[in-house]
Amino acid sequence: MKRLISVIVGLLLTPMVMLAKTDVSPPAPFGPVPTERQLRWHEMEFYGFLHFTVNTFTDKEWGYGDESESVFNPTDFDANQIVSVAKDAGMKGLILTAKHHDGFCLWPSRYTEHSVKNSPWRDGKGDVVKELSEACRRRGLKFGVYLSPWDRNHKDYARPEYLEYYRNQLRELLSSYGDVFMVWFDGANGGDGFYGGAREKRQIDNRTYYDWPVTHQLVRDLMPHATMFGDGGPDVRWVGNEKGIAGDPCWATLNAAGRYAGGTSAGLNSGEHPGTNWIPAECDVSIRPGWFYHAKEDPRVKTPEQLLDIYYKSVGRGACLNLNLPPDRRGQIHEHDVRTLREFRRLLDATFAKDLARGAKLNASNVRGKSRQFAAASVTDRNRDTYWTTDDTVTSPELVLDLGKSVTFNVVSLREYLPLGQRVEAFALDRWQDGQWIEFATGTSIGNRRLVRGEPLATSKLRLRITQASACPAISEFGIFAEPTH
Ligand code: FUL
Ligand code: CA
Repeated sequence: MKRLISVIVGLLLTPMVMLAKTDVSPPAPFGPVPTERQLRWHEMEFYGFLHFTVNTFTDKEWGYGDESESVFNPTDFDANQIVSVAKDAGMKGLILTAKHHDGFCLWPSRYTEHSVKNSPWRDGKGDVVKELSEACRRRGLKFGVYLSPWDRNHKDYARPEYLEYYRNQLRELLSSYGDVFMVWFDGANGGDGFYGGAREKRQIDNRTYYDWPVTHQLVRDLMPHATMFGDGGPDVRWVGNEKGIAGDPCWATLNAAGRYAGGTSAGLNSGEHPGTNWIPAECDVSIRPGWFYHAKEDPRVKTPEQLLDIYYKSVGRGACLNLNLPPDRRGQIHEHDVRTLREFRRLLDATFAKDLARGAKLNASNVRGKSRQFAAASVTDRNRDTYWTTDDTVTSPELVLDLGKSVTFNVVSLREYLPLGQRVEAFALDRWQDGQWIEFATGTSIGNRRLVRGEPLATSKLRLRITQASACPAISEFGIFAEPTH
């Protein structure tokens, strides 16, 4: 009986002992950390831009603001086609230019006559914002809006009255079309315009004129989950170029003081570490030379290889990629763009469908409190919420991935556990060859994702060395992949 009791007590104690082992507190966050809405945004990684307005029909990039509403007349607008193309390309959302610099509104705004309601399209009954937001919802894509602060049509632009107009429009967009994941604030301003017939140059002070804090608060009130894009944030920053290429390093953090849309672009490409705020980069780039559709650019659609290069230099450097697909005069994505996107997606799928690190044996030089919760195996479980981390004093640990057999790969994917901030400053990767470790890559920032892309290598063991970190690292993913050779 005594024996039985001690066995029972022992059995009861075993889980408690194991529990004690996993009951190790996580590391304290380092520096600025992302908000919940930024975390959701990071997970998207790849979404699209849709530049569509009177420019599509006048063959311009920047409409002057004097375009007649009658020019907007897509012959076969098809929101489902547009959204399907984006979905098939792997995009997680679409951001529409509800109003570009020319001031023409793609929805029947109550506050202006300069909109689809006075166009011949659908006899003035059409609403591009409605059709696209609904098509996005049907296909499981998030929907976002671009509302140009610069308005070359409006008579009051550059005066305080215009701000009321701008905010009224924002209010319309954020209360009539369901959930919006991002509001995109453009910093561009070229000065001259139609301005209700004045046809003059109007200068504004980008720093003060728009009174951004009030507009930002409006968005927070109406759409608390939405992120706001602007040159310097507040939630997502511009990457400083329109080529889709993030800096290396590309920190998710920035010194926010003194930044505003249209302000300095210093520091935007690489971010600032440790920085005062979490303001990660978005890489915006068009699939064609221009942002709007021009038939003469049909032969100049980026190739799948060019798009892949952009992907590795944006998503692969911890940013999100916002790839512009301009609808044509029918109101659809042109066949050339569709073709290149299909091949781009095929190549990405063929690469990332199979994580060659799955099932590998993992061994770390240090595991926080020897806890199972923070064990090395967390990096191959395909769960970004679990991570390997070390004791506070250990900032240059290593992790060995034993594949058990020779494996050929050319891409390594790393992720940090973002809720604890950006901690890794430098890392190196080694492969095992002829009885020794040989370094094959080094890198700096990791953040949401770091894709290391190189020539194919064959090895049975890989080693990740964190060579510099501002606090004990927290790595949530270590994957290895092979790009298809054809
Ligand atoms: C720029 C604008 O001037 C372009 O027309 C385009 O909308 C691009 C995304 O942002 O600042
Ligand atoms: Ca994990």
